[in-house]
Order: sequence, then structure tokens, then C-alpha cells
Amino acid sequence: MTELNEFLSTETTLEIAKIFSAIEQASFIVSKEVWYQGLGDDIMGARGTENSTGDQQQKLDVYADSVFERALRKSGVIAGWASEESDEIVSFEGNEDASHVIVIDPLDGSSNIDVNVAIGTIFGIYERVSPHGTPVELRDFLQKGRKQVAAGYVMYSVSTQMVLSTGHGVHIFTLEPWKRSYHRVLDHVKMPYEGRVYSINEVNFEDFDEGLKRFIHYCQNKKRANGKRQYTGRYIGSLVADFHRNLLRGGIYVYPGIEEAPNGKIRLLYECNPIAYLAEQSGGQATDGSQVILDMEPIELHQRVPFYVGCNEMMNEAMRT
Ligand code: AHM
Ligand code: MG
Repeated sequence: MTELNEFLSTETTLEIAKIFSAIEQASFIVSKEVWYQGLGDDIMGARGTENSTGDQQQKLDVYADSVFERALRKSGVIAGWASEESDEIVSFEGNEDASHVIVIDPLDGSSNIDVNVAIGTIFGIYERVSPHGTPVELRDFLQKGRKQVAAGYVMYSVSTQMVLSTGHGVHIFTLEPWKRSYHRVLDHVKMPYEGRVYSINEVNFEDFDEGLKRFIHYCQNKKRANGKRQYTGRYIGSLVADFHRNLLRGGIYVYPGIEEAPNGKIRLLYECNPIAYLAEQSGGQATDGSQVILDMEPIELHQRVPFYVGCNEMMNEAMRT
């Protein structure tokens, strides 16, 4: 039993612990390819194809998708999945009796793959609502984020870490590659109430609505009692990495609607909802600018929504506008 497994056996059900074991194994395999950066099989660079939402696919996107799919199928405890890389939901044949489904972005931050910058895997786990023993249905995946029974991400960075919640706070594990397993490093992580960082792609500034422009100006100008700036800007362009820093340091990540993408870029099911779940579990907030993300009723699989996520003080200020 790995340390992750042991921890989860006291926190959650055996089935969910098994799902995490599959994620543990798959994320080790993906980590290895990320570390090798071109030394291993030829899986760096673009693939020349597009995914269901029109994004250019990188070879590592497709590789990670197949590694996670294989591991989760094999676990026997996932009835089906919805991935950023597949147009449709996939029912895992032979697993129809399983009680859970998973939504996943197998490789988030695709533009950072080839430049050795942090990238991640984001996932959310639900109990299926369609009858057991039959193939999964779309309604199993179009559940409110609030219904997630567990969620998390793996961040492939200087070290590989898994950040997870099963509804009892947020816990951080670091991969020990020589053991192929995770070691628990931080328990019950709380996002600081006050923030220091705002993370937004400011090239889109002219597209922002007046409220968001006002908030950015507020961040740029707010001074502390000693006259120094309260906030600083940091934008990596990988949601997992930007969120991770803000989780530990306090901050806000915003991807609003812009002219070319009126609902922004971030996908509700497999990006916003898992991250929003972790945000709330750590004491922060997540909205689409007005509605609470976890209470939104999803309409379609690859739905995009404007995304605001972060610590209370900055979220309150951003929502005030
Ligand atoms: P991806 O899933 O195709 O990688 O897209 C999502 C990513 C987020 O991780 C990141 O915050 C955002 O896209 C960056 O987009 P942009 O380059 O427009 O700022
Ligand atoms: Mg993504």
C-alpha cells in the first residue's frame, strides 16, 4: 500500500482510494516523459491535430490522455470518463458496475510543454447517476461541481505534486520517483485570506469589462501602510501552476470572457469545477464573475465559462465591481 493509498483509506471509500492509485501510477508515467523533455520517445512538440474544442494538440496531450485512460479503465472502479481530448464521453466496457465517473484534463497548460514550464493534470470524480450495470450517460458528467466526491490536480514542475481533496480539506503530496509513489507533505492547506498576487493574461486588457478593468487598476495601485505595493502580477499560463502558487501564497487567477472567446477559455467540467472544489476546500472562492462555479448547472461537455478563483479578500474585491 502506498502512502497516498494508506491516507485515503482513512479519508474515503476503497473505490475512491483505488481511483487515486490509478492516478498515482499514470502521473508517474507522464512525469517521466515531462522530465526527459525529448530524451525519451518522440512525444514533444505539436501533433498537427485539434481536439474537440479546436485547440492544437501537442503529442504529450495525447500521450497523457492515453496513459490516464488506460490506468483508469484498468482500475475497474471507473465506469467512464470525459476528457478534454475526446469529443464524447467514453464508457469503460467491462466497468459498467462501477459507481464513479471522472472528468479530466489530462495535460493542462499545453503551451508550456515544450519550454519546460509547469504543466498539470486536473480531475474531478462523481458518483454516477445513471443505473449501474449500463453504459455511462451524459447526465453522469453534467452534474454540478458541488456534487464532486473528490477532485485534484497533479502538477509536473520542479517536483511533481498531487493536490487533492475528498471533501475533508486539501492535502498536498510530493512524488518520490524512486518509489513511484507520493509522500504527504502538507495537510489541511488553507489559502491565505489576503492575497499578494493577481494572475491574468493582461494582453486581453482592452477586452475586459469595466468591472475587471477597475479591479486590475485596484491591484496595480493598492499600497500597504509602508507605501509599498500590496500586489504583484504573476502569470504562468498553466492554470494548475497559477492556482497552486495562489493557493499557497494567496492570490487570484482570472480568465474572463474576451472578444475572441466570449466565455473565456477555461472549461467548466474538467478545469473550473475541480479547481473550484479545491479552492472552497481550502477556504477560498470561485465564480464566473457572478455565479458560484460549483453551483452552476452544466449545459454541455466542453462548456467554457469565465473563471475567477482565489482568496477571499481579492475575490470579494473582484466581485464588488
Ligand atoms: P489548455 O487546457 O489547452 O492547456 O488551456 C488551458 C490553459 C490554462 O492552463 C491557462 O491558464 C490558459 O490556458 C492560458 O491561456 P492563454 O495563453 O490564453 O493565457
Ligand atoms: Mg486545460
